Amino acid sequence: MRPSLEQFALFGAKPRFDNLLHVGRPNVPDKECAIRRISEALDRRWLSNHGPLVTKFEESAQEYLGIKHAIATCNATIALEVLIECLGITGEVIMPAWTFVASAHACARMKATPVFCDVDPVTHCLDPAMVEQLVSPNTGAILGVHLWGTPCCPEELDQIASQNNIPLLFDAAQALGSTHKGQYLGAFGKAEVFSLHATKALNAFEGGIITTNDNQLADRLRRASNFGFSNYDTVTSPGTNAKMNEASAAMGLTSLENREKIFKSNRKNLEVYSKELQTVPGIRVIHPPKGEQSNFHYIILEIDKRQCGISRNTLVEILTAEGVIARRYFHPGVHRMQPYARNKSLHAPHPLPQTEKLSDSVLALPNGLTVSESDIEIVCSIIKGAIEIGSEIENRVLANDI
Ligand code: T4K
Repeated sequence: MRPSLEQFALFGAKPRFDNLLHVGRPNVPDKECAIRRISEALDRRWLSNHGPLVTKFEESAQEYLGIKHAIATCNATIALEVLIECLGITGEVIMPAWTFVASAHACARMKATPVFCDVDPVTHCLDPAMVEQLVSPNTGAILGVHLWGTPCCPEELDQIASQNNIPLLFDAAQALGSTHKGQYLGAFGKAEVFSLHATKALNAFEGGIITTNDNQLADRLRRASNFGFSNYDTVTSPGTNAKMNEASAAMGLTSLENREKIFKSNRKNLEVYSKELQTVPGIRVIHPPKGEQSNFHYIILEIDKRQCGISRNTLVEILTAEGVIARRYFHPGVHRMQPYARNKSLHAPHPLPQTEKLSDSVLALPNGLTVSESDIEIVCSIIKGAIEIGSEIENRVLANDI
């Protein structure tokens, strides 16, 4: 039966969820284990400065990713800053505007200049052909972002970087567990940076990892993350405090050990979302590349208003009223955020049509261990119902009659 406006919480009905269903609800796969580890750290009286849990976490990450060096940090943003400093990057850094703002802020705070490049409409990652057009004598580096965990053309970008003798680095904040041609991300470019923020597939409350196969760079990164100390009394380079603490390592280690459980649950959820939404006109569900591994964490829809009859923004209002905290990641695009929009000719010298389109049409839906199959069916039924009477809803919203 065709739904009516009155069935939606936005127009007065009871919300479908009593408890808010959040994008980014943290995964806590083994609470007892995490608490036991934290308790042991408290008993040891060793809480930070490269304690045994951080050491074990780094070794586990190295082994899992098949990489020589995994350097644990307090978060991914500071990790990116440390990496930019250690690579001596100056001048312009070519990067997407279609990313979380931290990618650009890390460069800007290190006095490099973010220069935004458009993305591929299918992968949502940097378009190498456009990167090539933006390279100039002022280019200091290329920063690829593996958005939604999708590999950002490692070989193509590496070729452009090598030809122009500039470093390539990756913001892999969302990509822990993704592979490219069977190789875990973490081994591409000069180095890569993962996030273990609470909202990520694997979390350490807050945390990050810098990965590299370069021994000398790893040595510089370790020192720079610890005030530049090379031993107790000797400071050999500038540095900051980017260290991971033991409580974060306890959580990070526990997350890492439970990765299969988390990724499997995410994958199943993505399959349920896809099954429910695959025949809905105007909705595209983003999938990781076929044949590769992924953390399957981000449930990303592209909403085509011309086909759906309802805009992404109205859909967000509908879902929010029902208790579903869906997010407009990454509206309005970093190039439209004040620190960068103020100087458009510097930061966005070329138009970014794909970025503009995606920032108006993308919606992130809840995923993770706390989201059940029946939650997903309800979320999808709200979306399908809203689309069925899309123009009616838009007319009421336009008339401000809510
Ligand atoms: N590069 C990229 C590509 C990234 O995506 C990120 C982080 C970074 C770099 C930087 O990494 P870190 O320096 O953070 O390690 C959230 C996260 O804070 C951010 O880490 C993440 N990207 C981004 C995609 O999402 P917000 O501004 O959306 O956070 P917030 O507070 O609105 O939370 C998101 C949702 O999660 C809400 O619905 C509430 C829910 N939530 C959140 C927390 C923290 C919970 O239910 N429980 C919680 O504990 O940025």
